[in-house]
Amino acid sequence: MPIDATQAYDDDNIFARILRGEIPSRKVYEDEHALAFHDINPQAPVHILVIPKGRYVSWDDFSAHAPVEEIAGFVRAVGHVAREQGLVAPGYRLLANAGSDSGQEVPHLHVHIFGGRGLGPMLV
Ligand code: IU
Repeated sequence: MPIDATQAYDDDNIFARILRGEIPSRKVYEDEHALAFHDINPQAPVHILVIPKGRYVSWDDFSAHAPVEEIAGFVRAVGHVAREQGLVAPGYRLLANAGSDSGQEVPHLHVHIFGGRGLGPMLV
């Protein structure tokens, strides 16, 4: 079920549990602001999720409420992961679903990094 982006943060959501180390993930990067790991159901040869360490339901919640240091740290981390994966020259795509119409499933902000092949035109 897609989430309601206005809902309160749920500390038992799957990404909160991954952040606490209760559930394993295939980690590719971690710093004080962000954790990045391989998506369990990859849609491209490279499909990585980057999540902030703070408790934010969605992009809307994060962009409205996170301190600028956290926003800057998170954005830096996304770029760092893309560079580290060798995606800058071939190119890559970022995607953040936010709320019900987008189909966001996990109620902790996550940015998808897709790469490793030609991704074609954006459909929406
Ligand atoms: P969405 O933007 O909320 O639709 O994306 C959620 C993603 O989280 C989706 O690509 C799932 O494959 C991925 N995922 C995961 O990597 N590990 C999990 O335990 C679960 C979902 I649940």
